[in-house]
Amino acid sequence: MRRRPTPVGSRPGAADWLLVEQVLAGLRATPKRLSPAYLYDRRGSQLFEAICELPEYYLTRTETGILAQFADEMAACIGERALLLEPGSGSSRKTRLLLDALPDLAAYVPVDISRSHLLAAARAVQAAYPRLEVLPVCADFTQRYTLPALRRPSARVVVFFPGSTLGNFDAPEAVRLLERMRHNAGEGGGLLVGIDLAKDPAILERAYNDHAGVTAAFNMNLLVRLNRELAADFDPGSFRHEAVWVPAESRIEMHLVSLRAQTVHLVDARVQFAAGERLVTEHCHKYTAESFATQARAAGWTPRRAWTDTQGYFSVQYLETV
Ligand code: AVI
Repeated sequence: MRRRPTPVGSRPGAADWLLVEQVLAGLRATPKRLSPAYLYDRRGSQLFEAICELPEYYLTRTETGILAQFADEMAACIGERALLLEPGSGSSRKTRLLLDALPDLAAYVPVDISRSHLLAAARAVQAAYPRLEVLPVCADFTQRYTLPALRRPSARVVVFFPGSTLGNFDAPEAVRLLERMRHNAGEGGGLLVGIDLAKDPAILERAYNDHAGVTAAFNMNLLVRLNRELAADFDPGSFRHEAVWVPAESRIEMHLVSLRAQTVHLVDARVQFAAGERLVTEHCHKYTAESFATQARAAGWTPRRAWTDTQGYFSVQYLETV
């Protein structure tokens, strides 16, 4: 009998949290900085979906092309009766390219903090792959979570982490996250991860400063969210979006730049912005094969295979724990 996907570890409204202390600490830091996780409320997630369709935002299109072209080779690396674990699974759209090539998968375990998003995606995957065991886990994938029990045992665990999400973590946190994935994968486990590659800065800056202003709206929505959820009084009209390439760090940084000197109130605190002062809202690291391999090795992973597009814009990497 087909089971209805029910999330493990679910916490209603888990996606709606905002930690006042963390936000205030970030706004009092120099430079001011907030976690990119805060960009993804309901509206932010919709705007991110729209970003993925933009002509300038080559990442999604390129990675999808790589997955479509090389799914069979990736499936051969994953092997038979694997458990496919996807942290931050979102809509699970790209996963289907792998699922199509993995008819013998033991189970698919999507992990996402947004319960409604997770459940809708898990139901859709279950409907499309009725014989597959789909076991959604509602959790923050940067924190510890346990894997659910399977109906039939798996031969190994392979983590699927597409989308260049790893690039949104600074090096120490990225290594910690890769270590967590290694822990979840266990001995003999694998990792299939999508990373964006360093390239002409003009192409990178265009991808994050799109013509239609969708990325600007995505960035600005953070202020709207702080107003709504933390009773702040940001005036979004007094800030502008900017995304800049920082070569020394090999990353794009998204900023909100204060257009004037201003005071913002948040809960019972006051935060001053000087004219031109920046609030850093996201880091998007761009790798070389070598810089990624160094990070992965530091977390106990050994790179085994890599696939890229003809322009060398993006790479999907396969790694093992031994
Ligand atoms: C989710 N993440 C991989 C995106 C990126 O490209 O770093 C987030 C994003 N920010 C602005 N545009 C897209």
